[in-house]
Amino acid sequence: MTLAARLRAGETIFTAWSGIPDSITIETVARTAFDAVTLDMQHGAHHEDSVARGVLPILGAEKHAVVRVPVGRFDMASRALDFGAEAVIAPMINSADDARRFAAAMKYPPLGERSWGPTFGMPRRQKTPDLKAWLKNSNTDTISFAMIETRQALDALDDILDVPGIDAVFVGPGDFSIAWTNGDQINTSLEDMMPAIERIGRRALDAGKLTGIFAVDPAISGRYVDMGYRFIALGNENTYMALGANDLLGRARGSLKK
Ligand code: 3PY
Ligand code: MG
Repeated sequence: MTLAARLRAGETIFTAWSGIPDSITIETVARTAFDAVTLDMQHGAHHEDSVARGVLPILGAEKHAVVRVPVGRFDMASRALDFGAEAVIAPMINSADDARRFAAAMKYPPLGERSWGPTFGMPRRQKTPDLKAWLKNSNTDTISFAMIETRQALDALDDILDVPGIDAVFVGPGDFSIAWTNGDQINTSLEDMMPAIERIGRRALDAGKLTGIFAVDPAISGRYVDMGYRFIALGNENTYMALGANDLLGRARGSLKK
């Protein structure tokens, strides 16, 4: 089942977040219990080559491959799909114009202007290459996540949601908290911005779109799900290693005779 179909069916999907541009590390992450792996080119160290190679171990582990592109890199959104990603997260989508340019890169005509060339994606994602099926299904099987993480984006939310080819919102609560406090704080648990985050989720659902968010504190995930969010990102390799290592050591040290 595609990521889009699972989210449209209302499933909650947890994605790992990868910033280390190494296929073996991605393979290790993909083999954990996460449903998906997102390769981060914005703040993570992923680049075109690591994405081209990194999608493969994710698909090999039968997980969904997602890419976050750098700000404004809509060319890379098309390339990520060509490499076999199912979804692309575009940061700082602050206007209907940003959304239109992102959607154009993500969708084949007549919905968008995506150019043909799934040289790697098609053989990776289809058992038997079927060009017709790829062309017919790609626009519905791929997800364009527009990141809502500024005041401008909040003000333009309805216009962004109106853009055909924008399938989903993805909230960045870190940047959103900076915008919310006018540059005063980076604090993803600010209570007074929660109603705005809830409004974004509800509006997206009302517009028939999908919803995603980064849960910096994993314990807030249930609250985000109650607000309507279904695609939830957690941590990165640094946190997975630190938590795992510290847990193992704590258990080992705790077992020593005093
Ligand atoms: C943010 O919190 O601003 C993000 O972009 C999450 O990745
Ligand atoms: Mg951000």
